[in-house]
Amino acid sequence: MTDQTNAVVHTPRVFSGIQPSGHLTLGNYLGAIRRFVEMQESGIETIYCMVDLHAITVWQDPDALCHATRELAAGFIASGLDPKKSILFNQSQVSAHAQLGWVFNCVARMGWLNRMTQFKDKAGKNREAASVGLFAYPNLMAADILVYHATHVPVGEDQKQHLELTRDIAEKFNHDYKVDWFPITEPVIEGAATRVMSLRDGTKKMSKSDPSDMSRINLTDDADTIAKKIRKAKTDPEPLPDSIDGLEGRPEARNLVNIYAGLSGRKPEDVIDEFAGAQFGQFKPKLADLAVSVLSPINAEMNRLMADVAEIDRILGDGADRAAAIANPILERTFDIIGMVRSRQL
Ligand code: AQP
Repeated sequence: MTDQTNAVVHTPRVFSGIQPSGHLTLGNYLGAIRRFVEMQESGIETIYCMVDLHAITVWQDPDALCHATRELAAGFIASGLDPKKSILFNQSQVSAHAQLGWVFNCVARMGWLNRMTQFKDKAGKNREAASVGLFAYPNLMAADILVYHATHVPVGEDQKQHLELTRDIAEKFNHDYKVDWFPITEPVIEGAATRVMSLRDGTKKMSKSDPSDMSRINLTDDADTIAKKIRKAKTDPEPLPDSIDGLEGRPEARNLVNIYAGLSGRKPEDVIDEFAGAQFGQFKPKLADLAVSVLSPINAEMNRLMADVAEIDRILGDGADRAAAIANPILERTFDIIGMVRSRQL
């Protein structure tokens, strides 16, 4: 759609994705999925993707990848995403993502990607052995977003740098080809616990692929496991402070307070007001009860959905058809702008 000045008018559209690279964590839930559900209810068109092409940037066992993709879909639906209201699908079923990703490999600069902290974290010391895909991952993420002309992207705080790169890519493409084609997307990052940290190390983010299962709460964990992980979560010997400033230099304490705030929908300041002076021996059981009360119904619904994988596959196929109907015309127009000969429809 264009306005009277012939500039493209971008209607609000939300896109976000999660990798099927293991079990969903509390970090994914508080940092991403809960926000996905809020956006779905806001009346804006919402598109949510299981980004399996991103998952294979590090090795994935094929059977485990298949299972994790379906489990992720079950986790989305169990958390409140409605396949009738939102478009839910897995990335590899819509080829426009990979095609636009290649175009963006040619737009983004090496120097931009060299600055991405997630690559440094994930590749670790042995950068030479990391896959090219892991390095180029942010370009594919930019394509995921821009192939829908998405204007809003709900993500955890850890993804902010990738979204800035998405904006840089959109701006450079628009500038190089002298068009007003790709929108400049806004990250939607707000609220407590947008970055949930590891239960074993309050300076590291809670992650699906952390080798220690005790570092995270999975949405597949039962009530006893959740309680055990919180009981054993690393803390310090001090009681909780009476003001938020007292959490300075206490990453593990801050993390548990933030998680409590995120799960209860309150501000960390209010949690501190309630628990000022409490020992962790008092606070942790309350946190465990809260976590179980929020996560157990989701866990039960996931188990119910996973009993019928054919239905999950049907939902993903239907979502992919609807996603491709939006993405393919945008990709076709992009190819026209670049100067690709097109004598058949995608
Ligand atoms: N610890 C976290 N706190 C807040 N938000 C988080 N997210 C992930 N971990 C946290 C948010 O979840 C969305 C999907 O992330 P992803 O799974 O696609 O990739 P990731 O960020 O790399 O997550 P993981 O768990 O660390 O996966 P692995 O271990 O496979 O790399 C994003 O919106 C992210 O912000």
